[in-house]
Amino acid sequence: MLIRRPKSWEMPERRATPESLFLNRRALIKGAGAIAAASLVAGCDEMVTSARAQAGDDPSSGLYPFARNDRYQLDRSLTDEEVASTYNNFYEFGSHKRIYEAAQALPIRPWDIVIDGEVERVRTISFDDLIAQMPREERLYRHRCVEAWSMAVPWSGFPMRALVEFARPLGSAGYVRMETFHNPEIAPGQRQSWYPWPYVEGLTIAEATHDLAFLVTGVYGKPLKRQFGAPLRLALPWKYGFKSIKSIVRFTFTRERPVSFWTEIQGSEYGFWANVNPEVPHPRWSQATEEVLGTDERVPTLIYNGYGAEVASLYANIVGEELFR
Ligand SMILES: Nc1nc2c(c(=O)[nH]1)N[C@H]1C(S)=C(S)[C@@H](COP(=O)(O)O)O[C@H]1N2
Ligand SMILES: [Mo]
Repeated sequence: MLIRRPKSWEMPERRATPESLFLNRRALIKGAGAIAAASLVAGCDEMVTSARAQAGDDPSSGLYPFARNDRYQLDRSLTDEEVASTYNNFYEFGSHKRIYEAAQALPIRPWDIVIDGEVERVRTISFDDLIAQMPREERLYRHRCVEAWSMAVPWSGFPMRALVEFARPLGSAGYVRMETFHNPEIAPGQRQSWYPWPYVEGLTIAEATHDLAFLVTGVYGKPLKRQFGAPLRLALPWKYGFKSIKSIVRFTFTRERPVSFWTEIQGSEYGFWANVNPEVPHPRWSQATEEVLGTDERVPTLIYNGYGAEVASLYANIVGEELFR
């Protein structure tokens, strides 16, 4: 695969951070606590230093690279690693794209993952025990952010279906709810208490067990860097990027549909389904085209981000709901 070099690693900053602009009433009331929380900065420099020192010796690094699964092909070049690693959405570390330095404060070991809710047996497993027993592979996936930029990256990980099988949900489980860590002492964004932390996302069981739903542990042939959502994040290439939750600490199997972080903030703009569709604009901008990170190009956006042949049948029987927002 040829990797096209970007003309410049400097990406235009998004002028607005649209997802952050609209706060509901409950969120504003919660904001009263923000000023008190903003004073929790002590100790941060030390943590950044020790996290950097650990970065080279990730205990899972010996597992990489994972064998590539050739079933997943791209229609475009891979995004340059440096570009993708320095242009991230991770609101826990700030509501802008240059969070990669702040994100180095995230401690990623020990990292325990709780599996609970409608399951045969509630349990906690360490990330390293989990990855050791999952079927590992590399896949080339497109990624389309709701803000109308896109990238194409080689994710390493395992099918989410393997996690669901491992979890052994009961027949009563209709959905899986996922949660990111909550640690305002190291994540400055989480001191902004008007956001409904922790970050939450959800899928139906049918979506979570679909071939394309991929739990990611690495990228570019190495363990995930913290800014990508180490040590465990999701990749759902047919949905807007905000569904692909980072730094997951909990999978809860539920009867009821979970309420996502962005849905709670602004449900009319960020819904549960959030499937990519160029013909359904965001209320404040078009979704017809996307800026390809690392290039000067804008290209047409594809229905289900180009994965319609695989996923459209998941939604064939859903009526009266907005599938594309
Ligand atoms: N916990 C958490 N997960 C998150 C986000 C976030 O702010 N916090 N941002 C989402 C959005 S909007 C996008 S586009 C992708 C960005 O992934 P990347 O930084 O690896 O490109 O992560 C998603 N997952
Ligand atoms: Mo996004």
